[in-house]
This record gives sequence, structure tokens and C-alpha cells, in this order.
Amino acid sequence: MSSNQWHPTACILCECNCGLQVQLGGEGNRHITRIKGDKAHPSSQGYTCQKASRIDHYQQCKDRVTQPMRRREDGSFEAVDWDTAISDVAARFAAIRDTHGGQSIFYFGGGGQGNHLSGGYGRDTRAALGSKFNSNALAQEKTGEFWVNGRMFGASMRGEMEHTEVAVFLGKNPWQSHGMPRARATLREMKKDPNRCIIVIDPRRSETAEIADIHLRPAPGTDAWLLLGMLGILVQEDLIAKDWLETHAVGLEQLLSVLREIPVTDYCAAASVPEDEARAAVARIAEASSVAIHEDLGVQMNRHSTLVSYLEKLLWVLTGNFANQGGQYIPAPLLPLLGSGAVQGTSPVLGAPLISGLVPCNIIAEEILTDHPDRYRAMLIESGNPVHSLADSQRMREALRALDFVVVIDIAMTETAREADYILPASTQFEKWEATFFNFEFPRNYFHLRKPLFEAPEGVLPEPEIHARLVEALGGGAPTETVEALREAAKAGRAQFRAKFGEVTAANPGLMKQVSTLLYRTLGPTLPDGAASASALWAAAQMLAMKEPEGVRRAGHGSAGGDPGDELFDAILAGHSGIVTVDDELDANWRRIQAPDGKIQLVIPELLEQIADFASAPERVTSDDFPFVLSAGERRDYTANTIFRDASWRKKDYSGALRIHPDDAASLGLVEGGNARLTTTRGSAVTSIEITDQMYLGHVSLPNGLGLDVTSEDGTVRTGVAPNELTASAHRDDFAGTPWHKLVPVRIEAVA
Ligand SMILES: Nc1nc2c(c(=O)[nH]1)N[C@H]1C(S)=C(S)[C@@H](COP(=O)(O)OP(=O)(O)OC[C@H]3O[C@@H](n4cnc5c(=O)[nH]c(N)nc54)[C@H](O)[C@@H]3O)O[C@H]1N2
Ligand SMILES: Nc1nc2c(c(=O)[nH]1)N[C@H]1C(S)=C(S)[C@@H](COP(=O)(O)OP(=O)(O)OC[C@H]3O[C@@H](n4cnc5c(=O)[nH]c(N)nc54)[C@H](O)[C@@H]3O)O[C@H]1N2
Ligand code: SF4
Ligand SMILES: [Mo]
Repeated sequence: MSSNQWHPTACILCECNCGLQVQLGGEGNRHITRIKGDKAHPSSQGYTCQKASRIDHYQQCKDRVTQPMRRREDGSFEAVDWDTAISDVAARFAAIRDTHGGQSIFYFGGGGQGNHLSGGYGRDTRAALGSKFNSNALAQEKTGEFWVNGRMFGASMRGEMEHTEVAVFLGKNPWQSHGMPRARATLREMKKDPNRCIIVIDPRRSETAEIADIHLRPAPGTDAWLLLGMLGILVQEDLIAKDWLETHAVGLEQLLSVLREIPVTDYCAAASVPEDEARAAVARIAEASSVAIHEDLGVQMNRHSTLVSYLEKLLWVLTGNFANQGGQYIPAPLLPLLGSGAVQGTSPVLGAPLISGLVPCNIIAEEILTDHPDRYRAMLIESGNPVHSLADSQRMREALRALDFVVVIDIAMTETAREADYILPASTQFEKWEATFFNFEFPRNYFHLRKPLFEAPEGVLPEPEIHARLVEALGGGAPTETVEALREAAKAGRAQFRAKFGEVTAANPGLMKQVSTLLYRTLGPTLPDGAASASALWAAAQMLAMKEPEGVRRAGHGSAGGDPGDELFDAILAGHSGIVTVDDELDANWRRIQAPDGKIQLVIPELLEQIADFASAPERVTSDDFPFVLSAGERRDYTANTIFRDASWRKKDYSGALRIHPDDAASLGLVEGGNARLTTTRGSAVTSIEITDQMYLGHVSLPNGLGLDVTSEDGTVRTGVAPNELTASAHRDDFAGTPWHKLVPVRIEAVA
């Protein structure tokens, strides 16, 4: 690869996955040296934020693991070859399965912000193990919202923030966290247009709040009162879309009878928001031709999070903002990453509901550290760092140590890998074919399969290969004759493969349990440029073409006589800057509602009851011992979960300071750039201080993703505070089990 050639790829730091064009060079030609936005990318269209220019820090990963590692009796690690690793891991998992049942083997992860191809292959290993319970980061932020979506619509929603007249950001700071295409450019466009309006609901004057037309500042953790107050205003002033609701929704009268009784003045006061400000915001929402709302961690990792998700949806439903231009919509992604929100059983020890099939992250440690006979006994962790990212790191470590066997598939010696019995090293996201399933655009949705930029070092493997080997070592996978027949068909052509695949899976539907591995081993070797890992996408393309024939055709897949699924798949393989998969129409939204009569279900009885008996004022979360509220994990200019392990990627705020209001700093004797000790019920840590009047009085915040343990010449070095050394797993939503990381009671003391 010549050094001045541009190569298409994508940024792997947040769900936007902006398309990039990069040049390679540096030592051994193994660095990403120049980076610009890829104008050909269907969603980002040349946009990037400042973080993308630092992605070489990911490729030059600190503490990279390049050989399988096995823990010795004395606790240290030794390198072993892959054959040993695979047979050993398979045998030890199989022993646990045979003694305690496959359901005792827990699976965590399956993808971060840039890599979701592995998840499908991981499912095959789980099937071979008989593993039943699993979770990932979605179950520490989004499951409450999924459940509400499931009950109201039977589907997952998004707001069309880019084209809406009134954009509402609830506990969301898109200037820093993005979560919508071209976030800063879009926000600037909105700001400039006098007919559009940005409303931010956040106790902090965030960067987005700075440019907002309306900023409502509830006291931390009081969003439920504010939103109830706003709904009360909407109903009591008769600003709802009555005719639209009568056509499209059920349960209106029952809902209204509760909302009519809301004591608006008291609830605005309970949230410490001036009533006239709340009324002005509601009036603006009610008069708009379109309103889109984005709720995120400020409310999802906070008190009443499931209820708040319901109230947020009611705000746009009651004003008729679904399936309209600039309102909410139901996207048609290649693979459905957002759950349907259905409860799929309960967890084995605590009986917690498995929303979208996921065990709440906050109960995982509790379901290990018990003598309950159905506790988890082993764990397979892939592309996730739960010791760092889940509540109560101490407890998570203790839980992993209590398990009989822990295997981590990662690129690096992470905080979690340090607790494993085995580490199976993966190629980085720039050394293999990769993609994410974060594709939620409307009307033109897209998919981006990325080509590798570098050869992987010897000794690491892409996850599809790791899983195929594990499946085979566990005695899973298809019979040899089936594999052979499919291989022959694949060599003959797509049509032959499609026919053969239909035939063998009709005869043996059980093959679908390990469909990714089957495709990888049969179709995989025939794909161009060694793109075998992309083979599982063939099934996804076929499904999408079946489910959305018109949209797929409108996007240009499905020539006369051609098979739209095959054409979509081939377009994905060939389109290295990403391609449009579906070109939608507004009406599709109504078809995608999976609720009775295709109507929006306004009443969720459990939550409506909660509203009817709601407390008139918030219970105090702080105490004399812990007098401040800590927001543990804020998105900033230079944070990106734990994707960069090297602190030097940050151009500013190197150690991730605690932000605090000037009056609070003064009362504690804290100075800018000085240090303070933070203490919670679960831990203690020293942080540097940034004094800013953006903070709400009594409210302090720490960034997310800091405090990684990285090896250096001086031993292990930790830069900044690992937020979950301070959080408690019991501090969680009653129903969805999502954490209250934005509402952590804390004590702060100046240190020299
Ligand atoms: N730069 C950067 N961007 C990222 C990431 C990253 O690590 N760094 N991570 C990505 C990921 S995984 C996610 S999930 C998203 C998350 O994206 P966001 O949810 O936007 O990120 P946060 O900064 O955690 O929280 C948003 C806001 O919630 C506010 N907040 C705190 N307490 C309350 C409260 O009581 N009520 C209300 N209404 N608001 C409150 C905070 O002040 C903050 O401004 O970001 C993604 N983007
Ligand atoms: N207190 C607090 N805790 C939080 C948050 C907060 O705001 N406050 N935010 C939460 C949120 S929203 C999220 S999404 C989570 C994120 O937490 P996690 O889901 O645990 O994800 P990441 O930090 O993104 O870590 C991803 C892991 O994948 C590894 N990795 C990178 N590339 C590859 C690859 O190609 N293959 C494999 N196998 N591994 C790879 C990385 O080394 C890293 O170990 O953190 C959560 N934790
Ligand atoms: S918004 Fe920034 S961090 Fe997110 S994918 Fe785009 S360039 Fe990367
Ligand atoms: Mo997240």
C-alpha cells in the first residue's frame, strides 16, 4: 500500500461510525498518518469530529495481546499456541456445561462502538455451549427505553433530529456525544434557522445547552417531575393532537384522566424549573410541525429511568409526532440491533426480567456471588470491558474471580482480561473486515462494511475464525456433507448457493442455530479480497430483501431478473464507503408497528399507576455524609469509552478533571487544577479539579472511560478516575435494572 493512497474506512469511536479516508505510513507502514472525512459515506458525508483524527492511538494499542494467554497456577499468564488454546478452552467450557448445564455459561459483549460482526459468530459458540444468558452494554443504558418502546409500539424508535423543526435533547449532549449524523454541523444549521428550535433538558449548561433556544435545568434526578409537569400543561391547556390520536392510538381517555390531575405548579417546583419556562417549552413543542426527541444517559442512567422514557415518548406521541417528516420513525436496519423490547424470560437467581433477552448488567455480579444452585459458573467475554464499564468494579472483579472459568476475547490486556483464565487475542478493527449494526437512518438507511487497512500480526485471529474453531472443537457445526455441498454450490455462483442453502436449511432447520459459522465456512472462502468474515451478512441481506422488498428495490438492489438479496449483499461487499440499503417511505412506519391493531398503545398500566401515585417531591439522595450528586461518566472532547488505552491521545483534560460549580469549590476550599478526594459508599479516588459555572450547584461530574490500568516502565499506571470504582450495583432502576450512574451520592474533600 503506497503511503499517499487514500483508503476508505470508518471511525470506531461512537455509534455514528463516520466514514473516513485515511493514508498509511510511519514505522513499518503500520500507522494511520492522514485522516479526512469520506464524502462518499451515505450518512456522515465527509463529516468527522476532532476525535477521529486520533484513531491511530487505537491501532497502536497499549498492552496489545498478540498470542493466546493462559493463566498459570501462580496467577501469572503464559503464552500458548492457538491449537492448545482452542482445545483447552473448549474442553474446560464443555466440562462446566456437562456438570452444571450450558445455561451456567454467561456471555457478555459482542461488540463495541465499531465492531459488531463478531456478535453473530459469538452466537454460534453460545449455541454450541448451550449458553442461555447473556448481556452487553445496552443493558446498562437502553433496556428501560426498549421495554417502553416494546409496550407502546412493539418496535424501536428514533427521532429524525436532522430535519426536525423542534429538537429536544433530554439528558443528552450531542455536541460532545453525537448520536446523530453530523451532529455539530446539524446543530449549527438548526441554530442558524429562525424557524427551528433546540430545547435542552439538562441540569448542566452543556455545550449543546449553550447554543439551545430553550434550556430547562431540572435539579439532578428530577426529570420525572418536570416531564409530568410538561405533560400536565399539554393536556390541561388542550394542546394535544386529538384527531390524530383518535385514529392512531388506543387508551387516550384513560391516559388523559390521569394527566388532567397533574399538579403542574407543584411538579415544576419539585424539579426546580420555573413554571413559565416549562410552559414556554410545551407551547413551542405543541405548535411545531415536527418534533423529535432524543433521550440519553442523563435520564437513562438516573432515577425513574423507565418511567421517564415513557413520559418522553408521551410528549411526542400526544403531539402527533410519529411517521411525519422530522418526527419519530422506525428504522429498517440490516440487522436489528435495538431490541424489540419484549421480555424474554427471567434471570436465574434474582428472577429479573430479560428485556430484549438481556440480563441487567447491574445484577451480573450478584448472580455469581451467591450459593444459589443456578448461579453462573463461567463467562465468555468478547469486546467488552465489564470490570471497568459496569457498576462497582471491585465487586465485578470479585465475581470474575469466583467463577470456575473466564475467557476474554479482546485486542488488549484490559482491566477485564487481567481477571481471565484465558485471553484469546483478536485482530484490531483495522486489521480485519468489520462493520457495525448502528444503522438507524431514515428514509435512506445504510450499511458500511469496512475493508482491512493492515495485515494482522501473526498470533491474532479475527473473531469469526476464533468462533468457528471453538464451535468445531465443541463438536458443533454442520455435518461434513452439508458443508461440502454448500461449498460446491458457493463456487458455482450466488443463485446456486441460495438454492442449496434453502434446501439444506429446510431439511435441517437446526442448522440456523449456527448459521454464521456455516456461511463463514462455505460461502466465506469464495468472497472477494478474503472477505470471509462478511459471509454472515449474506443471510441478513436476504432477510432484509424479504422484509422490505420495496425499500430495498428503491435503493437500487433488485434489477430485472436479479435476486434483490444477492444484489444487496454484493453491493455491500463492493461498496467500501458504505451503501444505501433501504429507501423508505413514511407509511412504512405504520406497517412496522407491532402492537395490537397496528396502533400506538398509550397506556402502560404499571407506569400509569406509578404516575397516579407519584410523590409530590423528590426524595433526597444526598446526606450529611455524602452531600453532593456525582454524575459518574460524562462525554467530553477527549473521551471514547475505553477504546483508546493510551492516555496521551487526549489533547486536553489529560487526567479527566472533576467539574464543579465555583460556589461549591469555594465552600470546599478547592482550587482550579488542584486535587480532591471523592468518597462514595463503594470507594474512594483522587481527582483533579475544574471549576466551571456550567455545573448546577451541588452537582459534580467526572468523565467516562478514564482510569485505565496501563503497563509502563514504572509498572501499572492509572490516569484519571475509573468511575465505577465509585458506583454501587444496587443503585439501579426497579424495573429494568439500569444503573443510576448520574445520581451517585458523594463526599468531596480537598487534598494537597
Ligand atoms: N466524546 C464521546 N462521545 C461519545 C462517547 C464517549 O465516550 N465520548 N460514548 C458514546 C456512548 S457509548 C453513549 S451511550 C453516548 C452517551 O451520550 P450522552 O448521554 O449524551 O452523554 P453523557 O455526557 O453521559 O450524558 C448526557 C448529559 O446528561 C446530563 N445529565 C446528568 N444528570 C442529569 C439529570 O439528572 N437530568 C438530565 N436531564 N440530564 C442529566 C449531563 O450533564 C450530560 O450533559 O455517547 C456516545 N458518544
Ligand atoms: N459509570 C459509568 N459507567 C459507564 C458509563 C458511564 O457513563 N458511567 N457509560 C457506559 C456506556 S453508555 C457504555 S456503552 C459502556 C461501554 O463499555 P464496554 O461495552 O465495556 O465497551 P468499551 O469501553 O467500548 O470497551 C470495548 C472493549 O473492546 C475491546 N476491543 C476493541 N476493538 C476490538 C476488537 O476488534 N475485537 C475485540 N474482541 N475487542 C475489541 C477494547 O479493548 C475494550 O476492552 O460503558 C458504560 N459504563
Ligand atoms: S462523530 Fe466523531 S467520534 Fe463519532 S464516529 Fe464521527 S468522527 Fe468518530
Ligand atoms: Mo453507550
